[in-house]
Amino acid sequence: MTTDSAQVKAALRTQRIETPSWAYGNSGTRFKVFAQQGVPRTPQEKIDDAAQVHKYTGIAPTVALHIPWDKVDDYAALAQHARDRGVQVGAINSNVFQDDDYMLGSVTHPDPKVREKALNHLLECVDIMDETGSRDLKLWFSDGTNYPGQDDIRARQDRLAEALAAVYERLGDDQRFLLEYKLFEPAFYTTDLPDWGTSYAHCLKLGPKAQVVVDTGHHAPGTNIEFIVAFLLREGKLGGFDFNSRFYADDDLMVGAADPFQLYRIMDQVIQGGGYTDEIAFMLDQCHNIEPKIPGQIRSVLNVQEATAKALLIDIEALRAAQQAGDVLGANAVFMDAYNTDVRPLLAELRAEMGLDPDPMAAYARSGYFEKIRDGRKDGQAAGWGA
Ligand code: RM4
Ligand code: MN
Repeated sequence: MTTDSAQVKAALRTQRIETPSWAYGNSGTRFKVFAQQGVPRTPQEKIDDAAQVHKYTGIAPTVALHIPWDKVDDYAALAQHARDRGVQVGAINSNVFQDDDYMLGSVTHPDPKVREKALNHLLECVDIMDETGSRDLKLWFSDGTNYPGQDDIRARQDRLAEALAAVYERLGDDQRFLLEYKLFEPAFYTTDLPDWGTSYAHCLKLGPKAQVVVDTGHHAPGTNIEFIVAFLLREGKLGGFDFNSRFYADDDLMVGAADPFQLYRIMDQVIQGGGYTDEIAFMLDQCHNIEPKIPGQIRSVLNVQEATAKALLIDIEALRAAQQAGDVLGANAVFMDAYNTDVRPLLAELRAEMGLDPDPMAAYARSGYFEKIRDGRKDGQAAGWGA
């Protein structure tokens, strides 16, 4: 391997991974939400927990909010609270999937009054971005139908396009929206934004402030996600990631847990495609239903860091030479050689250089923070996603 480890470490120092406020609250499946001890009761406490993840990893300086789960009276004060804890508010996530009015859709609903209500929420999210200084609005719609004939598929695309155009119009010069897609669920027959192509087509029409976000859990099994990443980057249309792992559907498990090799392949395409910059939002979108939440987030950040380190270690010159020569096995060997490298010593070294504990999981466990929140947050209502 010819890549200089100092270069790899320098690149890793610039990495930024955003954690989601909802990962710190209670969550579950449609069958049961298992309450955990020490769970935040307020958006401020979620930010406090996110700050712990940054404290031990050094690369998670922002936290995404979800509205209305993180609704507060004063968003500028919330942003200040974050800065006081050494982190910042990141993307604002809209929520038009948990109101009774949205049973048949939000921005694609047949009733214009419901569409208007949903659009107003999206615009309110941009108002919040103005106050928090957030760059990105993440849009995910649960809209779709369950039965053939239930609604007009094309009319729903028109309604979607209309709402997206109105949001686009409202964005400030330094703001963008990231349009998410998802194969299915909660709608089972049609989903109005089911795949990257649909999201891409809507974004392309609107302009540079509309970008596609790839949630790694939102594809059919076997989908080649790194190809999607490569294509979108090439077109200048990749805005970011919602990282998580899946075995079956939208499992929201810890990124890199189910398929670390896939995460490595994705990070390789990010790096080769020039996407390893702040222009791409690297976010986690996960829920920790059975594992402790803060350690779950730390583990996830470390998993992304590990995959990135391996991807940075690829001997690109040797890879290109093998590719040019048509040396299929040689090229694959170079690719696998980097993947099979144990990067843990290099990462421990990097952390020591950054003034961090080489073992973030152990350092957090030793810190006593969990005992503090377990005892200090006994009263009041634990935050949760309230499905
Ligand atoms: C969706 C999607 C969104 C997230 C919600 C909670 O499936 O992934 O990004 O905000 O879940
Ligand atoms: Mn997502």
